[in-house]
Amino acid sequence: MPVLPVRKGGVSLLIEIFLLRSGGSDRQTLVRSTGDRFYFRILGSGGVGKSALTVQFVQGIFVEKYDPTIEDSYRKQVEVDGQQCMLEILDTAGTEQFTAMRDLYMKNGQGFVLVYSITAQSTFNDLQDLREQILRVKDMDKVPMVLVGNKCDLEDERVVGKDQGSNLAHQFGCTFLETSAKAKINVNDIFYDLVKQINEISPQGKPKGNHRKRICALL
Ligand SMILES: Nc1nc2c(ncn2[C@@H]2O[C@H](COP(=O)(O)OP(=O)(O)O)[C@@H](O)[C@H]2O)c(=O)[nH]1
Ligand SMILES: [Mg+2]
Repeated sequence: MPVLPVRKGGVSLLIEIFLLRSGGSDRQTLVRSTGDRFYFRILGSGGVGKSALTVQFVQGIFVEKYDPTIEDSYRKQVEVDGQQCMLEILDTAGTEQFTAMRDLYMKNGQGFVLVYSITAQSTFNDLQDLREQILRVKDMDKVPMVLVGNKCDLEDERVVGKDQGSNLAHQFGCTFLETSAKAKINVNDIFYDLVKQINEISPQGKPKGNHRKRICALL
């Protein structure tokens, strides 16, 4: 077990691992939820609005200024299609000191939100590598994922076209949403869609396919 940095996000991750391990012998929890618990990861370049989206979803407020180094996990209970779900959301900041830490939270994540800003082309370009890293770490061909083009309220500053976003999502085989944490556009949909994607894998916890191999260990 790698030594984890004593950050709030790291401690939250340890708690998640404990919950996943105590959630039963079925190690498919890496793919399926542990009961009604879902582990989500918010990823993307700095400044795209990862924290703003997370806080808007969890607390219903828009944070104008947010510390770019804050990495923390949030919890929210929601009802999706009549099912009570506890969402554990890790808002990442790319500040982890060890690659092992990043690998660990990717490995334990069940649903991934890849965020770019429609006002910054480089944040869009960064996502290809990020997705490849997730698939490599999880050793899967496909994972529940939503591609998010945030800051859609800034139409005047748009440099990434909507068609670019939807083409990339098509290539990734995932859902695409343009959102605004500020104007509260499509924010909840990100998380509800991920719950549905995870549930679609299989109600019995047996993935329908797309897996190179079954994952049997957490670490
Ligand atoms: N106009 C606008 N600004 C946003 C939106 N989302 C985030 N921001 C702003 O963009 C900056 C970076 O957001 P933050 O959530 O800290 O980005 P992070 O580094 O990805 O977590 C902050 O000043 C936010 O207020 C949005 O949807 N619209
Ligand atoms: Mg942040």
